[in-house]
Amino acid sequence: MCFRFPSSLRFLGLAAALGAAASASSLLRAADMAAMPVAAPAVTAAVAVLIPTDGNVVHGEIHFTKVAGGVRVVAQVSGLKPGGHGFHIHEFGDASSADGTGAGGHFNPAHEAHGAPTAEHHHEGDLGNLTADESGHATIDFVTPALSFEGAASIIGRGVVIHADPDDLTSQPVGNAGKRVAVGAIGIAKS
Ligand SMILES: [Cu+2]
Ligand SMILES: [Zn+2]
Repeated sequence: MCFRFPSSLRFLGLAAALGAAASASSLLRAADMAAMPVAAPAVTAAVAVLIPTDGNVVHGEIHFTKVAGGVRVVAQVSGLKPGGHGFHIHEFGDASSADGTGAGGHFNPAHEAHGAPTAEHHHEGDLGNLTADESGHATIDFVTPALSFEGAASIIGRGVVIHADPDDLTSQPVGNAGKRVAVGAIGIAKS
């Protein structure tokens, strides 16, 4: 008895010490994890709702969806004058200015020249033209490998701009597409 009693005390002491060590290391692990960057869920869909600039009645939506081979762009726009209209992603998703200039220049993270979306060199934001019919409606649906939802090239938070005139796809730096008739900020959409 004389031997066992202190022995169990030593055992209890050891268990308590082990328990304390275990909870201390759990705390450390939790602290380490808190310091680590948490990966945000990958964005797979985005949308821009167009707001007309002063004196214009252009409305519409542009949907962006991650698909095999890049990003699918589906646009439905109304209130346009018939014909071609420059269609771009600009640097800022700021539709607050009356003339649309708050959207800045073409989104161009790779510092390329302006061009057609199918050209070897073009801004990431160069989407070509929308063509409106006699009633002012334009639709387009295509897949491009040029757009991204991730990193420095991500289009999230940037702005879609529709222009009054056609983008000639060659003039620098913006294709001579004229005034901005609508701007919409690109936000994350429910997948
Ligand atoms: Cu533009
Ligand atoms: Zn451009």
